Amino acid sequence: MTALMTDADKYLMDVHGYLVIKQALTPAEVDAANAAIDAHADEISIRPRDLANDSDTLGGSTGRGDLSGMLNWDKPHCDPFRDMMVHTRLTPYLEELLGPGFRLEGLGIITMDEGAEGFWFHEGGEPFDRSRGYLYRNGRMFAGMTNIAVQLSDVGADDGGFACLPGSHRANFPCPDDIRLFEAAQDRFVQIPAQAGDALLFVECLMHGTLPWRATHQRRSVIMRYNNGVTSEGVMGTWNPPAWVEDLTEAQRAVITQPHYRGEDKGSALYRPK
Ligand SMILES: O=C(O)CCC(=O)C(=O)O
Repeated sequence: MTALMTDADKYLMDVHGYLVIKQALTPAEVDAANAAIDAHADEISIRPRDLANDSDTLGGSTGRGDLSGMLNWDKPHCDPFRDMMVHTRLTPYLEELLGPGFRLEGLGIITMDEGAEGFWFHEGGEPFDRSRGYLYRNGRMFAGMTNIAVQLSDVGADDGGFACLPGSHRANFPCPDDIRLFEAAQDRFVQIPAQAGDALLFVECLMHGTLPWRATHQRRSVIMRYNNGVTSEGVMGTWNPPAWVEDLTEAQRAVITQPHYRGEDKGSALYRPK
């Protein structure tokens, strides 16, 4: 039986805009994902230090690593990621925030080696964005783009990596640039320690970014971006199934279909078929 989002989870998600899901993946699932990445390590593309945005505090000696295309990899290396995108430890949170028919918008891997630069703090609740907004209505949360970052290596308290300003998904005032650049109010941000297998759930409109990576081991985070079933940032009205769609399970296929409306509970019996 899959755990549902508890009242405590809902409270913390609503107040902070993020949640840590402990041990979402088993050690065997983490090992399989890491083995697949090791087999494709030569495809990691190191960015040209374009993320710190000239911040005095976020710079580094090398760029972040990006890896993509995991769903297309040959078996068995695609499997850990195809399983992760509809993992039963994660889908209840997505269903709660995005409703039935939520869809995967994209999946990528972030790597950082010692000295890698950080990422300036982007997004935030102001200005409101149709794709990335956050609302509480009808007694529940309605989120736009919502991310799950599965950690494939440990993140210690001083290592750096993902950080955010809790509650900024509800911001009403624009964020001053020195705060976005992590040059002011640094004590109001949180960096999130995690163990390999933990997953970080956060709404895209939470102001978030990355602190420079200080650990000697490589940071590995699989970031999966979802949206509700109606909104799409990418397909622009056309959708071609990938060549490997027939290899997918029904649940995996459902999460990569074209956007469509599945209906919501409208609260009145008049809407229900007689
Ligand atoms: O380093 C992280 O986990 C945050 C990355 C991020 O915000 C992004 O790629 O948009």
